[in-house]
Amino acid sequence: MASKKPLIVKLGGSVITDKKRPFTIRKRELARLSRELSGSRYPLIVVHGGGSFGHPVAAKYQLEQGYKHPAQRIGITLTRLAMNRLNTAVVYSLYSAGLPAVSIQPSACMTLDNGKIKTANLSPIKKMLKLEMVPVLYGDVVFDEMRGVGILSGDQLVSYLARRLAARRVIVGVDVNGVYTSNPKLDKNARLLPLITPSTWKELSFGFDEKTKDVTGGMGYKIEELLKLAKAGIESEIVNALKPGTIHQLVTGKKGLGTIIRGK
Ligand code: IP8
Repeated sequence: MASKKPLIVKLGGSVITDKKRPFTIRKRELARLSRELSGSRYPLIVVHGGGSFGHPVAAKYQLEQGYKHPAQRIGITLTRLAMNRLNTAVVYSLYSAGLPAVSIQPSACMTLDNGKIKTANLSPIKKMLKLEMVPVLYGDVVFDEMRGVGILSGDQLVSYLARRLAARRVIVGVDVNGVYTSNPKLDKNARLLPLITPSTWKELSFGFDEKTKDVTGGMGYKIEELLKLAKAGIESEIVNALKPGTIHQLVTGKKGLGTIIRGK
Protein backbone atom coordinates (compact mmCIF):
# COMPACT_ATOMS: atom_id res chain seq x y z
CA MET A 1 0.00 0.00 0.00
CA ALA A 2 1.54 3.30 -1.16
CA SER A 3 0.38 5.80 1.48
CA LYS A 4 -1.72 5.66 4.63
CA LYS A 5 -3.79 8.68 3.64
CA PRO A 6 -7.24 7.45 2.56
CA LEU A 7 -8.70 7.90 -0.87
CA ILE A 8 -12.39 8.75 -0.70
CA VAL A 9 -14.53 7.45 -3.55
CA LYS A 10 -18.13 8.51 -4.04
CA LEU A 11 -20.34 6.27 -6.16
CA GLY A 12 -23.16 8.47 -7.40
CA GLY A 13 -26.75 7.29 -7.10
CA SER A 14 -27.15 7.58 -10.88
CA VAL A 15 -24.26 5.14 -11.31
CA ILE A 16 -25.29 2.36 -8.95
CA THR A 17 -29.08 2.62 -9.36
CA ASP A 18 -31.44 3.11 -12.28
CA LYS A 19 -32.92 6.53 -11.49
CA LYS A 20 -35.91 5.89 -13.77
CA ARG A 21 -36.97 2.76 -11.86
CA PRO A 22 -37.74 2.95 -8.14
CA PHE A 23 -35.57 0.72 -5.95
CA THR A 24 -33.53 -0.71 -8.83
CA ILE A 25 -29.84 -1.44 -8.45
CA ARG A 26 -27.60 -1.58 -11.51
CA LYS A 27 -26.15 -4.87 -10.36
CA ARG A 28 -23.61 -5.37 -13.13
CA GLU A 29 -22.23 -1.84 -12.79
CA LEU A 30 -22.01 -2.22 -9.03
CA ALA A 31 -20.18 -5.54 -9.34
CA ARG A 32 -17.76 -4.11 -11.92
CA LEU A 33 -17.08 -1.02 -9.79
CA SER A 34 -16.47 -3.19 -6.74
CA ARG A 35 -13.87 -5.19 -8.69
CA GLU A 36 -12.23 -1.97 -9.88
CA LEU A 37 -12.12 -0.61 -6.32
CA SER A 38 -10.63 -3.83 -5.02
CA GLY A 39 -7.43 -3.00 -6.96
CA SER A 40 -6.84 0.20 -4.96
CA ARG A 41 -3.26 1.07 -3.98
CA TYR A 42 -4.56 3.24 -1.13
CA PRO A 43 -6.79 2.79 1.94
CA LEU A 44 -10.36 3.42 0.81
CA ILE A 45 -13.46 5.08 2.16
CA VAL A 46 -16.53 4.53 -0.03
CA VAL A 47 -19.53 6.87 0.06
CA HIS A 48 -22.63 6.33 -2.08
CA GLY A 49 -25.62 8.39 -3.04
CA GLY A 50 -29.35 7.74 -2.75
CA GLY A 51 -30.37 7.22 -6.39
CA SER A 52 -33.79 5.64 -6.90
CA PHE A 53 -33.82 4.45 -3.26
CA GLY A 54 -33.45 7.51 -0.97
CA HIS A 55 -34.51 10.39 -3.20
CA PRO A 56 -38.09 9.46 -4.19
CA VAL A 57 -39.02 8.56 -0.60
CA ALA A 58 -37.39 11.66 0.92
CA ALA A 59 -39.09 13.84 -1.72
CA LYS A 60 -42.52 12.25 -1.10
CA TYR A 61 -42.32 13.19 2.58
CA GLN A 62 -40.57 16.54 1.89
CA LEU A 63 -37.82 15.70 4.32
CA GLU A 64 -35.43 18.20 2.70
CA GLN A 65 -37.71 20.95 4.07
CA GLY A 66 -37.19 19.86 7.67
CA TYR A 67 -39.65 18.45 10.18
CA LYS A 68 -43.01 20.17 9.73
CA HIS A 69 -45.68 17.59 10.68
CA PRO A 70 -45.93 14.16 12.38
CA ALA A 71 -46.83 12.34 9.14
CA GLN A 72 -43.21 12.85 8.08
CA ARG A 73 -42.01 10.51 10.80
CA ILE A 74 -42.95 7.41 8.84
CA GLY A 75 -41.17 8.99 5.87
CA ILE A 76 -37.99 9.17 7.94
CA THR A 77 -38.36 5.46 8.72
CA LEU A 78 -39.01 4.61 5.07
CA THR A 79 -36.09 6.69 3.77
CA ARG A 80 -33.76 5.05 6.29
CA LEU A 81 -35.03 1.60 5.27
CA ALA A 82 -34.54 2.39 1.58
CA MET A 83 -30.98 3.61 2.19
CA ASN A 84 -30.23 0.57 4.37
CA ARG A 85 -31.30 -1.72 1.53
CA LEU A 86 -29.08 0.04 -0.99
CA ASN A 87 -26.16 0.23 1.44
CA THR A 88 -26.36 -3.48 2.23
CA ALA A 89 -26.20 -4.25 -1.49
CA VAL A 90 -23.14 -1.99 -1.90
CA VAL A 91 -21.33 -3.47 1.10
CA TYR A 92 -22.15 -7.01 -0.04
CA SER A 93 -20.88 -6.28 -3.54
CA LEU A 94 -17.61 -4.84 -2.18
CA TYR A 95 -17.24 -7.89 0.04
CA SER A 96 -17.84 -10.18 -2.96
CA ALA A 97 -14.97 -8.42 -4.75
CA GLY A 98 -12.72 -9.22 -1.78
CA LEU A 99 -12.82 -5.91 0.11
CA PRO A 100 -13.22 -5.87 3.93
CA ALA A 101 -16.12 -3.39 3.74
CA VAL A 102 -18.24 -2.39 6.75
CA SER A 103 -21.27 -0.11 6.79
CA ILE A 104 -21.28 3.13 8.81
CA GLN A 105 -24.69 4.73 9.29
CA PRO A 106 -24.25 8.52 9.10
CA SER A 107 -27.48 9.28 11.02
CA ALA A 108 -26.19 7.22 13.96
CA CYS A 109 -22.91 9.12 14.34
CA MET A 110 -23.63 12.59 12.96
CA THR A 111 -26.04 15.48 13.48
CA LEU A 112 -26.81 18.49 11.32
CA ASP A 113 -27.50 22.12 12.08
CA ASN A 114 -29.47 23.91 9.38
CA GLY A 115 -28.44 21.27 6.84
CA LYS A 116 -24.71 21.29 7.63
CA ILE A 117 -22.84 18.61 9.61
CA LYS A 118 -22.51 19.84 13.18
CA THR A 119 -21.28 16.83 15.15
CA ALA A 120 -19.63 13.65 13.96
CA ASN A 121 -18.02 10.81 15.86
CA LEU A 122 -15.37 9.60 13.45
CA SER A 123 -13.48 7.33 15.86
CA PRO A 124 -14.99 4.07 14.52
CA ILE A 125 -13.95 5.11 10.99
CA LYS A 126 -10.42 5.97 12.15
CA LYS A 127 -10.13 2.62 13.92
CA MET A 128 -11.38 0.77 10.85
CA LEU A 129 -8.82 2.54 8.66
CA LYS A 130 -6.07 1.47 11.04
CA LEU A 131 -7.11 -2.15 10.43
CA GLU A 132 -7.16 -1.44 6.67
CA MET A 133 -10.88 -2.05 6.48
CA VAL A 134 -13.16 -0.12 4.12
CA PRO A 135 -15.82 2.08 5.77
CA VAL A 136 -18.90 2.51 3.57
CA LEU A 137 -21.09 5.57 4.23
CA TYR A 138 -23.99 7.06 2.30
CA GLY A 139 -26.32 10.02 1.90
CA ASP A 140 -28.79 9.74 4.73
CA VAL A 141 -31.74 11.30 6.56
CA VAL A 142 -30.07 12.88 9.60
CA PHE A 143 -31.43 14.67 12.67
CA ASP A 144 -30.96 18.43 12.55
CA GLU A 145 -30.68 20.86 15.47
CA MET A 146 -32.58 23.67 13.78
CA ARG A 147 -34.86 21.88 11.29
CA GLY A 148 -35.55 18.66 13.21
CA VAL A 149 -34.47 16.53 10.30
CA GLY A 150 -32.59 16.99 7.04
CA ILE A 151 -30.94 15.20 4.17
CA LEU A 152 -27.21 14.79 4.36
CA SER A 153 -25.96 14.33 0.81
CA GLY A 154 -23.11 12.00 -0.04
CA ASP A 155 -21.38 15.06 -1.52
CA GLN A 156 -21.37 17.00 1.75
CA LEU A 157 -20.28 13.83 3.52
CA VAL A 158 -17.34 13.31 1.16
CA SER A 159 -16.16 16.89 1.51
CA TYR A 160 -16.45 16.77 5.33
CA LEU A 161 -14.73 13.39 5.71
CA ALA A 162 -11.91 14.39 3.38
CA ARG A 163 -11.13 17.45 5.51
CA ARG A 164 -11.45 15.74 8.90
CA LEU A 165 -9.51 12.63 7.83
CA ALA A 166 -6.91 14.44 5.69
CA ALA A 167 -7.72 12.40 2.59
CA ARG A 168 -5.11 12.12 -0.14
CA ARG A 169 -7.71 12.78 -2.83
CA VAL A 170 -11.43 12.49 -3.57
CA ILE A 171 -12.97 10.76 -6.58
CA VAL A 172 -16.59 11.43 -7.45
CA GLY A 173 -18.04 8.89 -9.88
CA VAL A 174 -21.00 10.15 -11.92
CA ASP A 175 -22.78 9.15 -15.17
CA VAL A 176 -21.20 11.80 -17.41
CA ASN A 177 -17.53 12.40 -18.30
CA GLY A 178 -17.05 15.25 -15.82
CA VAL A 179 -18.24 18.86 -15.58
CA TYR A 180 -19.38 20.54 -18.77
CA THR A 181 -19.99 24.18 -19.67
CA SER A 182 -23.73 23.27 -19.72
CA ASN A 183 -25.80 20.12 -19.23
CA PRO A 184 -24.39 17.58 -21.76
CA LYS A 185 -27.65 15.60 -21.67
CA LEU A 186 -29.53 18.63 -23.07
CA ASP A 187 -26.94 20.65 -25.00
CA LYS A 188 -24.77 19.04 -27.69
CA ASN A 189 -22.41 22.04 -27.71
CA ALA A 190 -21.54 21.43 -24.05
CA ARG A 191 -17.74 21.41 -23.53
CA LEU A 192 -15.94 19.24 -20.94
CA LEU A 193 -13.88 21.23 -18.43
CA PRO A 194 -10.61 19.49 -17.49
CA LEU A 195 -10.02 21.80 -14.49
CA ILE A 196 -12.08 23.94 -12.14
CA THR A 197 -10.55 26.33 -9.60
CA PRO A 198 -12.34 28.88 -7.35
CA SER A 199 -11.57 31.65 -9.87
CA THR A 200 -12.69 29.77 -13.01
CA TRP A 201 -15.85 28.66 -11.19
CA LYS A 202 -16.87 32.29 -10.56
CA GLU A 203 -17.24 32.77 -14.31
CA LEU A 204 -19.15 29.51 -14.87
CA SER A 205 -21.48 29.01 -11.96
CA PHE A 206 -24.33 31.07 -13.49
CA GLY A 207 -25.12 28.22 -15.91
CA PHE A 208 -25.69 25.66 -13.19
CA ASP A 209 -29.18 26.30 -11.86
CA GLU A 210 -30.21 23.03 -13.50
CA LYS A 211 -33.49 21.27 -12.81
CA THR A 212 -33.12 18.07 -10.81
CA LYS A 213 -35.51 15.74 -9.05
CA ASP A 214 -32.90 15.03 -6.38
CA VAL A 215 -33.63 16.43 -2.94
CA THR A 216 -29.98 17.43 -2.55
CA GLY A 217 -29.25 19.34 -5.79
CA GLY A 218 -27.23 18.37 -8.83
CA MET A 219 -23.80 19.08 -10.32
CA GLY A 220 -23.67 22.72 -9.15
CA TYR A 221 -24.06 21.68 -5.50
CA LYS A 222 -21.45 18.96 -5.95
CA ILE A 223 -18.92 21.48 -7.26
CA GLU A 224 -19.61 23.95 -4.42
CA GLU A 225 -18.81 21.18 -1.90
CA LEU A 226 -15.66 20.13 -3.75
CA LEU A 227 -14.46 23.74 -4.00
CA LYS A 228 -14.59 23.98 -0.20
CA LEU A 229 -12.29 21.00 -0.17
CA ALA A 230 -10.03 22.52 -2.82
CA LYS A 231 -9.65 25.62 -0.63
CA ALA A 232 -8.53 23.30 2.18
CA GLY A 233 -5.82 21.93 -0.15
CA ILE A 234 -7.48 18.62 -1.09
CA GLU A 235 -7.89 17.88 -4.78
CA SER A 236 -10.85 16.02 -6.20
CA GLU A 237 -11.86 14.67 -9.58
CA ILE A 238 -15.31 14.10 -11.06
CA VAL A 239 -15.26 11.18 -13.51
CA ASN A 240 -17.52 8.89 -15.49
CA ALA A 241 -17.83 5.76 -13.33
CA LEU A 242 -19.92 4.07 -16.03
CA LYS A 243 -16.88 3.91 -18.31
CA PRO A 244 -15.24 0.57 -17.49
CA GLY A 245 -11.72 0.91 -16.15
CA THR A 246 -11.92 4.58 -15.13
CA ILE A 247 -12.27 4.01 -11.38
CA HIS A 248 -9.57 1.33 -11.52
CA GLN A 249 -7.14 3.77 -13.14
CA LEU A 250 -7.86 6.42 -10.50
CA VAL A 251 -7.46 4.08 -7.52
CA THR A 252 -4.12 3.00 -8.92
CA GLY A 253 -2.79 6.55 -9.09
CA LYS A 254 -3.84 7.96 -12.47
CA LYS A 255 -5.27 11.52 -12.72
CA GLY A 256 -6.92 13.73 -15.30
CA LEU A 257 -9.63 11.41 -16.66
CA GLY A 258 -12.49 13.81 -15.96
CA THR A 259 -12.69 17.23 -14.28
CA ILE A 260 -10.13 18.02 -11.59
CA ILE A 261 -11.16 20.49 -8.91
CA ARG A 262 -8.33 22.16 -7.08
CA GLY A 263 -7.39 25.35 -5.24
CA LYS A 264 -5.28 26.98 -7.99
O1 IP8 B 1 -27.65 11.08 -3.52
C1 IP8 B 1 -29.01 11.63 -0.70
O2 IP8 B 1 -27.66 11.41 -1.02
P1 IP8 B 1 -27.08 11.93 -2.42
C2 IP8 B 1 -29.56 10.54 0.24
O3 IP8 B 1 -25.60 11.76 -2.30
C3 IP8 B 1 -31.03 10.57 0.47
O4 IP8 B 1 -27.45 13.38 -2.58
C4 IP8 B 1 -31.50 9.96 1.69
C5 IP8 B 1 -31.90 11.09 -0.34
